[in-house]
Amino acid sequence: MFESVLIANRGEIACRVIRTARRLGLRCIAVYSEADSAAAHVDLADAACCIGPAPAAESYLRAEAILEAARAIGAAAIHPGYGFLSENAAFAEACQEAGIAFIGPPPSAIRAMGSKSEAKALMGAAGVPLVPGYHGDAQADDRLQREAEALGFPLMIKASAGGGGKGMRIVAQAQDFAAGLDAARREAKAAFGDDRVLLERYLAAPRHIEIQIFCDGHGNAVHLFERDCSAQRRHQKVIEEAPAPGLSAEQREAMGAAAVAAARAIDYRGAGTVEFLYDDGAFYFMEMNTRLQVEHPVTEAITGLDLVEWQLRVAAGEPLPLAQEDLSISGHAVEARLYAEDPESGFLPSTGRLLHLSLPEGPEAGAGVRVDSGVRSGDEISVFYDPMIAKVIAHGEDRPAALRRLNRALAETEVVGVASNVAFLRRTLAHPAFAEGGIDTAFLDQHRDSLLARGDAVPEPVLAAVALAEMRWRSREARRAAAASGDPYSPWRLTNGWRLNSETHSDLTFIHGAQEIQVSIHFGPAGLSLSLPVGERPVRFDETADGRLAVRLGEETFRARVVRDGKQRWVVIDGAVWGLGLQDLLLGVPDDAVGSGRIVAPMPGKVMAVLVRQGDRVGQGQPLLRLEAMKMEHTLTAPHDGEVESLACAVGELVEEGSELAILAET
Ligand code: MV4
Repeated sequence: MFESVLIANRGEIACRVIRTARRLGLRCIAVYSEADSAAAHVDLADAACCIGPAPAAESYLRAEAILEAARAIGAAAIHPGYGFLSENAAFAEACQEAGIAFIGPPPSAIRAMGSKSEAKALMGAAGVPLVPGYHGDAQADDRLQREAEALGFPLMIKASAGGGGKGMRIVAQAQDFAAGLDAARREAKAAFGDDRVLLERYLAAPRHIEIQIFCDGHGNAVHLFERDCSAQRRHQKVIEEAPAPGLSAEQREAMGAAAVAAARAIDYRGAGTVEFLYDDGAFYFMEMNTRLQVEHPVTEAITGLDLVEWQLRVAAGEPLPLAQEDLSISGHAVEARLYAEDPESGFLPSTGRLLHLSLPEGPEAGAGVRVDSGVRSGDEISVFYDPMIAKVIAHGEDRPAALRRLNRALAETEVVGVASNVAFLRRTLAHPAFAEGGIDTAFLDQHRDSLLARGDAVPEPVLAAVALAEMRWRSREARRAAAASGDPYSPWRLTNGWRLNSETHSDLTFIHGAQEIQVSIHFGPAGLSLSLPVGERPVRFDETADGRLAVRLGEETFRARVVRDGKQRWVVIDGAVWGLGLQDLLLGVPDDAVGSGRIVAPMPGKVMAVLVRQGDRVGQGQPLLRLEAMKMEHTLTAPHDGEVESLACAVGELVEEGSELAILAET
């Protein structure tokens, strides 16, 4: 085994690799960008080396800087994680040339799968099932048109060089083919600098099922069963599970054998994943990922193996620890990707500081729950990297048990400071079609509205929690003031709970969106009660050891976390977060009071288009500006009817999060 390993990555995968390498006795070397000097993966490592500024192109993607760090510190091997340089054949080659083991496949295997059409040709020759279609070299318009007509419609045009959904076009009928071809070529040229395409029969609602494979340098190759990753949106996986619901033992064996044949055909070594489109019992090769994948923990859960350990052993020249007949599936595992993103505004990544983060770790999260994360409370979610906060993985004896555990774990998850998809994940898990199992890749888009559905009304428990928390803070502050005053007759000494002097009730006003919500707390001889918009409720509460409120409101009991940030209050109940502004005569009106008409950048980005002019009258919902941030375009719309009073940005300008872009006057 190696003596040391450098991890050419960051975040949860860097932390995850370090844990296994450490357990095997390796010295772990981290690299980090200037933005990550205090990151978890740096703390966890034995040594760390700064490799450049925050943008990945100037740090985590700089092969030369990483190799230099490895040479300087004397690393025997480099683990690339996923993303960044993990599927970069030139980097794998450069490692080998430097005498450092690249923990991944040979460069030739990476290259073989880099081109879609070449991969298809290789796979076809190896007997791996392909979607019927044309992936030849001839690219003349009339030739492609003839191939298309022979294949039939609807069909799909894909970039030969592509992957991950770029340069794909669906063509419904023969007369639309020429236009679709033009568009696909343009996209392919822009994305890959190569406008060659291939044609495939279009599968309307396939499932995404992939097989984990592993090969060593001694001629052994096995598969570690499948993962179902059909719960995706925009080619971003959201929930993954293993095994795939409803897959028969025969289908599993056939897909596993095809995946092993695919790996053997390219002299594979290490961990890889063969992705299939699965449609109505048939499966077709889609692409092969020549790296460890984000969702590998579900495979680890059902096989009881550590895939990073296998990677290290194989890279060190050892044979695979187990043969195919030694491998079996135990129970069911489901992984949810927790992202810093706002499902309610188009799943836009959400940047900022994590004011509070509680992940369902440790014994109270329950048995069978694993969390892989690379961030901590107080860390910044920046525009520079993937906005994934954590992966929450649950394992149970069967699928319902795993789903129950995952759902409970997510209900214990608290993310404050950035928006997150916790509530969206829980609604997805609870959806009858998802609970049933076997959803297809169209599921999340089809059910987007019901999965987003969240009423405008602030639930009573949220109002109760925020009011009770306020009462506690004020009473603590009052006690502190009393202690500090040193005056035994100070009126602050008379505080009893939050009650000052002889007041019998206290009124609070909270702001949520366009609503002003009044909550009164009454101190009666029988205890506390709350006046909420819907009526009066008796209430009791206690504080838990981890600083949450355990509340009994009427007949309902719940636990809530309330986080304070200036005039803003954040309430987390069962993973869902509610933001409320506190309106207080002493504290003033919240900054973000509604109706101010300020259009602010929701995140740092570049102004791509200004769609209105000063003085324009606009209607609610009308697009005003387009921002590009984190490679995604975001349209800012008018929050209400009005007139554009001023514009404070121009096309091409880089804007900070929260900077004012325009003011919309009410008319
Ligand atoms: C397809 C397809 C339907 N028919 N090919 C999307 C990513 C790219 N690697 C292949 N993809 C697809 N190829 C044919 N012939 C549908 C998809 C597809 C998809 C596949 C897997 C997971 C999610 C997806 C979402 C949309 C489309």
